[in-house]
Amino acid sequence: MATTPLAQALGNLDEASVMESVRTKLDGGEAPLDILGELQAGMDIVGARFESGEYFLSELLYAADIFKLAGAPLAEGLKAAPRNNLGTIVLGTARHDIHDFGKDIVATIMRSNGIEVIDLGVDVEQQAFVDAIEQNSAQLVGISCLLTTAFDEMKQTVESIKDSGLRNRVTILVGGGPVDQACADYVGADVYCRTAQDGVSAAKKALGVS
Ligand code: B12
Repeated sequence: MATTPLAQALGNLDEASVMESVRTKLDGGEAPLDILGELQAGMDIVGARFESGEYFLSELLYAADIFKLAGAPLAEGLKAAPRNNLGTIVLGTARHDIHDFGKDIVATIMRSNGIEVIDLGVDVEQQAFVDAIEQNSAQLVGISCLLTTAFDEMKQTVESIKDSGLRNRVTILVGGGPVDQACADYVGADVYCRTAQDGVSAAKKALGVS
């Protein structure tokens, strides 16, 4: 997504401007999902500045606080009236990874599209995915991963699902900042999702609904 003034304000850790901009956009009728996209782009700026050494962990933590505050008023708008249960997804953040903003957004948007979400949280053990698929007869698995160092953990999760004989029963979706198609291929997932909305489209396709 192109850099917008809102994304830039978050990138600059300008909390007051971020909050004012979100309020103005919501009052003006902008879609919460679009506003969320701008906030995600702002977090990408923060991430790039952290990577280049311009920002430190304290700035990363402050950005996370601003994102949480700014995202709160969007939550209601992201929750559409729940529909019939179309299917079930087991969702979690890869082992050794504690980033959960993206995963939580995926959970909210899946639920509002009629997909039941079994949220395993963060830093999820491989076996926990396997057990949850079995216990809930899930057709979908979603793994969120923000750390390149956790790519092998995702790969291991897919391997564990294979070893348990459940691989053919589930469609595996992966997403998160550094994840791309090459990563999805590497870990053996079925679909790479750049956004939560891509995840909903992929989930519906896998479940055979439109
Ligand atoms: C906020 C943040 C944090 C917060 C996390 C708060 C939280 N509760 O989540 C804190 C400060 C705790 C943190 C800690 C660390 N972080 Co950090 N963090 C970020 C940052 C700036 C933003 C992430 C974010 O929330 N984005 C907004 C959300 C909405 O976007 P998203 O997660 O991508 O999700 C969207 C899509 O990707 C998609 N999606 C995501 N997952 C899934 C899954 C499925 C199934 C689907 C369908 C879709 C989907 O849907 C979402 C909505 O569209 C990123 C930079 C970045 N560009 O991502 C660095 C970043 C991920 N962090 C990084 C690092 C290094 C760390 C630390 C190791 C720092 C340290 N020295 O301690 C620790 C790691 C701790 C751990 N073990 O996990 C690096 C990772 C680098 C790498 N190559 O691996 C990044 C990329 C920054 C950078 N460029 O250097 N971090």
